[in-house]
Amino acid sequence: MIPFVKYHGLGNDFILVDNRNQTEPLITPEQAVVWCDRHFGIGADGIIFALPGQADTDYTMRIFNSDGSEPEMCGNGIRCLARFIADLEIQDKGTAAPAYRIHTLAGVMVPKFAADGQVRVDMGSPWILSGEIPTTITAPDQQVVNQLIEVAGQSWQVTCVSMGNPHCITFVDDVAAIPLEQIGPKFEHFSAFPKRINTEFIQVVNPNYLKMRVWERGAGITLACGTGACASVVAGVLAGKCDRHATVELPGGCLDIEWSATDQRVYMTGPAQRVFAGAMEILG
Ligand code: ZDP
Repeated sequence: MIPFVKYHGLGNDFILVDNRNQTEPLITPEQAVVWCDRHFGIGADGIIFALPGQADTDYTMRIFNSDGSEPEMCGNGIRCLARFIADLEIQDKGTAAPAYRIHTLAGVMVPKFAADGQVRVDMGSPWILSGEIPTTITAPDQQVVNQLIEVAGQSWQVTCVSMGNPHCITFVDDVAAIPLEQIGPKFEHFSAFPKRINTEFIQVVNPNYLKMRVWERGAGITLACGTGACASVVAGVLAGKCDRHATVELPGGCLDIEWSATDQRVYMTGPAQRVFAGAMEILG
């Protein structure tokens, strides 16, 4: 049996595993698929491992999506990881650090606990060139801002941004009217996205308030996506649709996102909630 704790950030839910004694995840991607299954397993959008730090970091985060694929980064997940690590440190020695340096496949991220109990994360700088995202919509050294693409027999004006993981953002008049279940998979597997894509539809209520719905690579429709909210504000600035500091309303609640004009890094603030703990058979 392997112990786990379940957390969520705005309903984007994760299984957290204490992997501090080993440098490789305790379960395989195939087992992750079963653990994440909502009928045959625990149920989650992904599984996150707290591994030992590397280089100058305190811990390493690795994540498997519910389909077993491994993304580079996870915004709601890193807030949950920070809370999980703090809970473990309190169990071990009675106190926890106020902030952590976390190694991820997308670079070093720094979550900090805010006074109101929310977690504020320095998400680093976005990547905005086609070759870095990656997409083949424009030349590798060009941005992808308000570009027309044909997906699912329709034409969409998209802006693409990477927060370590790839995102394609479309600004629409009414997010509720988007048939996400049909269109999401078509974007995810569109030929211009060699590493597949997370897809966000954004309604600009005003330059400081966006409504978002998301189809995630490897996880489908989720109630929230932290990297997606960050990428959407960056895309909104590039496309001239919003300010650098905005609230992003997702089906699961709101995130505060700022693309700093001073250091060009993206700061995400939101909740992370512990739900329950258990122990899981090794299945799958
Ligand atoms: O890039 C991907 O494959 C995403 N599915 C990773 C998960 C992103 C997440 N929802 C977030 O909040 O950034 C955890």
